[in-house]
Amino acid sequence: MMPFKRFSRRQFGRIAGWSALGMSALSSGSGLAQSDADSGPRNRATPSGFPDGFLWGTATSAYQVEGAVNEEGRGPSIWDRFAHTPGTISDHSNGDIATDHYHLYKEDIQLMKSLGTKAYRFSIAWPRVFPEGAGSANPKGLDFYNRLVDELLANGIQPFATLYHWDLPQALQDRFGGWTSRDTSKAFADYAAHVTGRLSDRVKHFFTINECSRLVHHGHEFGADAPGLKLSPSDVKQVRHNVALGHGLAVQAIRANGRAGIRVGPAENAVSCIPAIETPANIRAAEIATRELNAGYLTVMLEGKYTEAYLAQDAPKFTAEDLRIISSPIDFVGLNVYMPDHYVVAADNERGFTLAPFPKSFPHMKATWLRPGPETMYWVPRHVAKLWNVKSIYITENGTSSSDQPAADGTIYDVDRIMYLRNYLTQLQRATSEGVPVLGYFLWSLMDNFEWSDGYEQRFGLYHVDFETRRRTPKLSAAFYRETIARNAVA
Ligand code: GBH
Repeated sequence: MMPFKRFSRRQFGRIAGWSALGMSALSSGSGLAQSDADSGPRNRATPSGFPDGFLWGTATSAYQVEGAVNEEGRGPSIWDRFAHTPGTISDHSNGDIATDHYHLYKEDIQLMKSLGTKAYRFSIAWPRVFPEGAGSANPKGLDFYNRLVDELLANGIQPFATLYHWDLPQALQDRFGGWTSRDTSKAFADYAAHVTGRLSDRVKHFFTINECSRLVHHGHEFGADAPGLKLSPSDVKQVRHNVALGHGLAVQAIRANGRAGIRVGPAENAVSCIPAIETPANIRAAEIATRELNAGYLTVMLEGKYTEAYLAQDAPKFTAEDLRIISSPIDFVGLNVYMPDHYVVAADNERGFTLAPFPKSFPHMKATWLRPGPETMYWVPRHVAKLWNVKSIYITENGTSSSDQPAADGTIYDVDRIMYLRNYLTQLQRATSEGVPVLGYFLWSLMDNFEWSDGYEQRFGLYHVDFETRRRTPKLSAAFYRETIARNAVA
């Protein structure tokens, strides 16, 4: 870390602009990015180009970056409680301060600007807005998001707000058992109504819930995320139903309370099913698998029914009205894309597919769960568009952690992250060039942050954060992303 010490916070801007760290030759200082981006029609003839107007952004979430957990009336969330419970977080850390984005958001917006991003996906902390989860609102909580949104817009960056990225008010966990009760689904809708009523004059895109799948399984089945429960299979399915219901009720509340033209959808980490070999039979099998393995999330949201196979075991309790609410029309699907969950081979069995087991030799990135499979970025949006006739898709997250060691000259040459991003973006370009309707891409993450049960041990940022000083420093991948955005093509 030593070499970073010579940069003071005042020098942020210069560092962000790559006038330091010797990065100028790699980005805007040299001719290539600017001449490509600034003169004439962009990349029409370039095979690696993205559609005109493709929206480039970065993503974060409240508990992972904000800190300031006790400020201006914020109530505790299940993540405060969980992270402060011994034995839950690998490095015994928590999000009390995190990156201190709550105070440094203006500087962070300058980082976004220097990348050339035109959109930012952040999440709103429910316990800032309703410290008790429901009842009386805390206006100071929402004021932070008013300031953030105004500053984003003043810098030409479109705000995309996620309403729930796992930080449930602890009061709702205590009172109703959190997502084990549909009272929480209803409280979520009330909160969504409140927020959209106040932000939708400026925020035009809202995501309901980030990754139902992870909050259900990690939070309620494996006990690895807040609230740390290990429920029975049928209770887990009930939680999943309540979460889906919360999504649907929130869609309705957002429409009822937001300004005209507001757009809403989920941000889901779909179970990704990749044809092991791209034959018509395997592609069909991967589509069937996608529909089955996402039965409790995207399938029910987009079809208004559970599949037969899903209901055959441990079925949740629900009404026909629930299904109608869950499948309330949405404007887009947000997809968090990280890795292949399954390689699929067509099979002459009841399901019509076999999920290939992963060989021990399959590679992984720094996080052992993160298997690189760039074609995931092609197949997931393609399956979603085809299966459910979805016309608008955003990639709401994609990225990787890296060991991120500074070299002798002080630069973090995170070429593994660049390798990962280049390959995934190449597959995204394959999708858009074939007409898969992906409108934008949010890279996870703008900066290193609190990586849930991995604490600060997994760094996903384009900007390195020194968690002692909160200083942000661009990694080489930041220059890669900036170059890609400037060209509107994979750099
Ligand atoms: C996203 O989830 C989250 O939305 C985001 O908050 C997070 O920071 C980011 O990814 C990076 O992780 O059971 O230990 O083998 C990504 C999808 C799916 C990744 C579940 C971790 C299991 C890890 N996640 N997966 S483990």
